[in-house]
Amino acid sequence: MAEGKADIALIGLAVMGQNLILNMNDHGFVVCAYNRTVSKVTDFLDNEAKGTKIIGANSLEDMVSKLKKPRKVMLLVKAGFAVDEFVKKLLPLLEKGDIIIDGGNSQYTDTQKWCKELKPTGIRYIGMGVSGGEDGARYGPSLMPGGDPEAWPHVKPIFQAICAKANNEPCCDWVGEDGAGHFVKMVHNGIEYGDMQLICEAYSLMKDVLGLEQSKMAQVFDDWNKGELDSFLIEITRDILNFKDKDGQYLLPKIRDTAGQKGTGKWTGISALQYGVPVTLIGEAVFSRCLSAIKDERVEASKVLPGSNIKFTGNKEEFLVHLRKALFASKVISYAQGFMLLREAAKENNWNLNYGSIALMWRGGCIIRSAFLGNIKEAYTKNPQLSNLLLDPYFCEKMSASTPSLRQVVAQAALVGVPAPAFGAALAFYDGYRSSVLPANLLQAQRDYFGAHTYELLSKPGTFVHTNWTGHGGNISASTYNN
Ligand code: 2AM
Repeated sequence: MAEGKADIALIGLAVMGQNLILNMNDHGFVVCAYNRTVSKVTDFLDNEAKGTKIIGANSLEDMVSKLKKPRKVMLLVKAGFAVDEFVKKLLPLLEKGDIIIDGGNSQYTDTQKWCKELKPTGIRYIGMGVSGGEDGARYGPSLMPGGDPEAWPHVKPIFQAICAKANNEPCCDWVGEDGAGHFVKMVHNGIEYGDMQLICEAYSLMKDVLGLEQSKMAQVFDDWNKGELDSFLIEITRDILNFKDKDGQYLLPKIRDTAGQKGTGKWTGISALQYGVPVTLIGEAVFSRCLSAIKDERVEASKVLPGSNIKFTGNKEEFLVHLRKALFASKVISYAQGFMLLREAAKENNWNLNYGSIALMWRGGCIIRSAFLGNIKEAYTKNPQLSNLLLDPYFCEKMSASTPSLRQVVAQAALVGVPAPAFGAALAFYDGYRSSVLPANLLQAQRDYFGAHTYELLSKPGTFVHTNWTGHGGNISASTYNN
């Protein structure tokens, strides 16, 4: 009897899990709640879930018996060990056709592992990125599901009902096979690191190059939020700048300048290195957090290492315009790099990623939501084969209008001695990417000089030769090191 049974079970009653359950309940789905510490199930039913259709289970067996078939079990528990333990315990209780969905922040390689292991059992596995924090989970997150495509039609009505909507379109669609959903979520988080770092640098330049009052900075971010930088992160930055503590003083300057991190930015950087894609801005954003964390060492260094004597003498309002354009240009570059990484990973893992649809999934509900992602979606909808976002006609034109400002900002920061690593990385990448000739000819010569690694002739592509540079080395190339 399917009557009275739940549409889906959710394991993990921390805030995210509870809020997703309440969100599903709001959309008419019956959810069965379970948690390792079972007392949390009764607590939840007696409090947050009181008066709803949500049911509880006191064991995994009890939970499984209360589900409609094919059973759908979603995990919202700590990534790694806890996910592994629950999947292992669920397997003997489930049958062919049932679906496990991991909605935690798992590494995409773990999702790949489970997809592969479960394939012969007929139990279907989905790894789904969930973004938007607690509020998103409650009222509309961005959802990025990937894994066994046969599972998708069974869970699609639930996830597309509860997710955020952008212009009435759901910010949730099938991403691709095995770890694709969690990979896309990881890159989302990396891009979030980049966006946040760029905003922090803009704040630092306003404060330390221009010497603006905090109220003025809040005003600038408010203005920026009305144009092409319109986004959740710019909006909350304005609110943070305006926020006063109980004593009437601004809260921001009282916060110790050491950043924490949970690791998803780092994983994006590691993936970028593994796949050989120059995702430099996110890399700088991760390293900037690392540099901020060594506060005591920085305080010591600040006493001995000289900075610059140069002061800003230009027009402040003009510089603010440059800063806005520089921020926009750097964001385009960062997203272009993120999509380059997606493209390379898709190639290596045989994922058929739809880049327009990914931009739409990030358009609403998640931390990087912005008007700008609508333009990215348009670029990939117009040309799904677009090799690089920077080459889309709209973005190409935007870059030519905003890179002169990026140059002004990077140059001023360098002259005055205020660090702007993400802006700098953006400009260096841009100039490298648009260079038909780079000094790698010299690099190849050096490699051939000391290691006989050979070099390719510009006039004869595919022909690798070795030169005896010193006259006393050998003429034999180290063919094993050709690349
Ligand atoms: P708990 O309430 O029993 O601690 C977020 O931490 C969620 O992950 C919580 O629901 C928590 O369950 C669960 N969780 C964390 N570590 C776990 C583990 N090793 N095994 C099972 N569940 C775990």
